[in-house]
Amino acid sequence: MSAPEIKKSILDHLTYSIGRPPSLASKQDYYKALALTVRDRLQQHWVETVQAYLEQDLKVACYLSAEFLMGPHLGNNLLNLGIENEVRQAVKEMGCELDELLAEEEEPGLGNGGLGRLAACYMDSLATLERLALGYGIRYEFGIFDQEIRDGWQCEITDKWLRSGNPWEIAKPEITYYVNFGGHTEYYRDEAGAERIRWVPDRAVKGMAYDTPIQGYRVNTCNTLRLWSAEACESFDFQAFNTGDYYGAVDDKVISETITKVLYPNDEPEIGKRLRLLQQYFFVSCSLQDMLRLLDAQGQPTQRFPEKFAVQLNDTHPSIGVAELMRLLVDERRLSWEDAWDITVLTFGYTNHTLLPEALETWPLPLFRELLPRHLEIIYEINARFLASVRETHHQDDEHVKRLSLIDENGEKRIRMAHLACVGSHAINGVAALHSELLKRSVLKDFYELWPERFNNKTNGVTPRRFMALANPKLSELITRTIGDGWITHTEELRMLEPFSEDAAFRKEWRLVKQSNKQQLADYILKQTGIELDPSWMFDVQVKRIHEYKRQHLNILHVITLYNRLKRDPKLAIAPRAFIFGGKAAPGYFIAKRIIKLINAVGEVVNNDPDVNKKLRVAFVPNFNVQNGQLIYPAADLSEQISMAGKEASGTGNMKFTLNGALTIGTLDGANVEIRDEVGEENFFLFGLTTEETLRLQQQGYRPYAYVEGNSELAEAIRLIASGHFSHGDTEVFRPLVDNLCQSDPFLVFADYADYIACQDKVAGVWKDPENWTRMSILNTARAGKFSSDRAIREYCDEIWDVRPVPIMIKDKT
Ligand code: 9GP
Repeated sequence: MSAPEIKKSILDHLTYSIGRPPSLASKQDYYKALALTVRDRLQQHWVETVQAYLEQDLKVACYLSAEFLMGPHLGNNLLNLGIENEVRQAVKEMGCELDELLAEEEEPGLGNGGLGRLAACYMDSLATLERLALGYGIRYEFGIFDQEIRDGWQCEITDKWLRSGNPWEIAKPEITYYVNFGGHTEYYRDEAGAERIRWVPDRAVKGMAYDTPIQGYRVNTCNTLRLWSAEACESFDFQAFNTGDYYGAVDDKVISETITKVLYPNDEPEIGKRLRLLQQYFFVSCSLQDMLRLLDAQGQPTQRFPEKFAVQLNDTHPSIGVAELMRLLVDERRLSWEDAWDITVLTFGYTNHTLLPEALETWPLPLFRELLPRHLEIIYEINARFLASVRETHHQDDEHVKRLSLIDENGEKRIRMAHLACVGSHAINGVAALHSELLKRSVLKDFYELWPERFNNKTNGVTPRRFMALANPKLSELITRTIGDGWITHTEELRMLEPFSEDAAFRKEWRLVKQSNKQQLADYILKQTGIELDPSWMFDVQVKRIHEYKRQHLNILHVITLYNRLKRDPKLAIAPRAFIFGGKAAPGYFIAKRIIKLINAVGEVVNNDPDVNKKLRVAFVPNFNVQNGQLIYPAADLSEQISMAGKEASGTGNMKFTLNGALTIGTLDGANVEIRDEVGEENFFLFGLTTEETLRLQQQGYRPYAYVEGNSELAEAIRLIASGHFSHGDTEVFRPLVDNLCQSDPFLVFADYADYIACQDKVAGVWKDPENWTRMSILNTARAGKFSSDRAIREYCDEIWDVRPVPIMIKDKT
């Protein structure tokens, strides 16, 4: 597409789609007209991709995920289509700057963090690797809240991402499905006289599809992200209206539409369970009905379902799909239980993303029965057959059988969704080597012993398109100039950079790129927070969800330790550092929100104290999201990956930092282990207890206060927080945090403190030699190729889904 063609299309869209003369058009209008221009191009690819599916007997990967954290689309689509330069020129000729138009896009924040962003990276890789795929999820009207920081505290602001419309999606009112809830089940005889069960629901909503095209990088494949929005079946209950109940008449509409209103923040202690279960069932049912419709449209028999669709359950959120597919096959398509079960198990794969017990979903039985009575019966039947086979073939004792059961009978009876996912899937995987091992040893041990062959590991990955080529254009240019551009789709080629780590001229260029990225971030932070950072200092960064297990408070204890050292001796020669934090806390997570307040409180004191602020600064970047993440990862010198060992399933931020040349300080947790293996232990700052050591310490009876008594720097830091030094004398505000650490410290912050500080001192020593630091930085990028989502998706396609590449040809339109 040439610049003049682009220009013409933008003008056409201004006229015909938006209805504004160019002279009156705002930046937002131009952004939309440009987005529609790009979308037209995607649509051509999309149509050809669908055509290939219809004409050939192909298998499709269906990624079922309650979250897709896509990030802004425009820049990514321009990159993948390879038309950025032409677009830049076209909009310039119309008096606009592309960067200004890019800034107009409202980020669709339909995810909490790692899990949702992983789904987005996988969609990018599936299209780039030319594999047919459908992402299925929920079109939340309000995504993850926007975070503002007021007086150091997090405030949550509703995310109205749809307020100006969304030019990337295409509403498909013709693709709708009914989803039932409530009611009861009953027996009946079918035409052949056989006894059957039917579900008599008492409510139904309609799910309508909104499709977003997902363009692969420099290929013609364009897949679909299909998000479901809930609508009332009848927007007006005429009977109620006729009897004079006007508000009752719209009630059903209001209730139905709340199903897809808002994304639940994770990490909440206890959430509004009812709506969450409705959301999960709603999107899963629409998606499975959609697959059956596609199968029918191709004239394929139901038995071929697993040959046509590989359905991946992204965590337990969509695991109700196991019972729903059984219902659709047995009740609606009248397959035998046995045939339906074979199809179901062959179809599903399950990815577990956490070992944290509170994140392994279970549903109270009464709630489940009230909303999904037929599914409860199906789950009972699955369970009865499963447990019978366990008793028969594996001769398990009662205790064992109880542990495996889909129903937890300890206390209030609850349905264990992870167990349903395991029983109903032919493949079960964790998201990093350590995590997959721990799954087998802990939460899914009993299932592993039953079916070792189902278990496998798929270490996460991130897309190098968005997180290097797009986010870090200067580094990309330097790399491409040095080794060619093959790395963008074959990140293993980054290895070719290794010898250049010994080239002083190359190292200088590398440093200049980092410096310029840091300047850009410093400008952004100044604008957002008023805090000035010097880009010649070390940028020490921790951005991710705020959670006790991720231990942002360990990081801030290091800041306080340095502060105390400088206060004791203002002349102390320490390497100047900017500590940069970012991340949202779940609105109901009391301690996490206090950690944010503490970071800001320490920042306020440090940044305003002339004894220390020439060597230390602290900034909290508000509203960490994909967009500002793209500024942050490329600007980091040091990446903080300091979770308690055994708690972080994988992490993906750690990969984004490494690919952009940050060195990591981290524990042996999640994918850190593999990052260290790849980049070499000499290029990674390791500290802290191992998973085994943490378990041993906790078994022995962990006494956190003993560490305070044994370490004067730690004691001083804690005393300072407790004394109100960082809170204008208020000794109450941080008391819950201090008490929690001193009395229980569930994530072993104190136990790892001394080693962390020693390791940070080592970091500071290495930083003093910029040539060596740069050498290490280059080697980190060069050796991080494994952490591309292309590698991960290739493994899913080859080892679980059996989904092969299908090059898409664009037929000549003339
Ligand atoms: O906490 C994990 C994180 O470690 C991982 O990188 C991410 C993607 O696999 O999933 C997160 N898990 C969740 O968000 C909830 O299970």
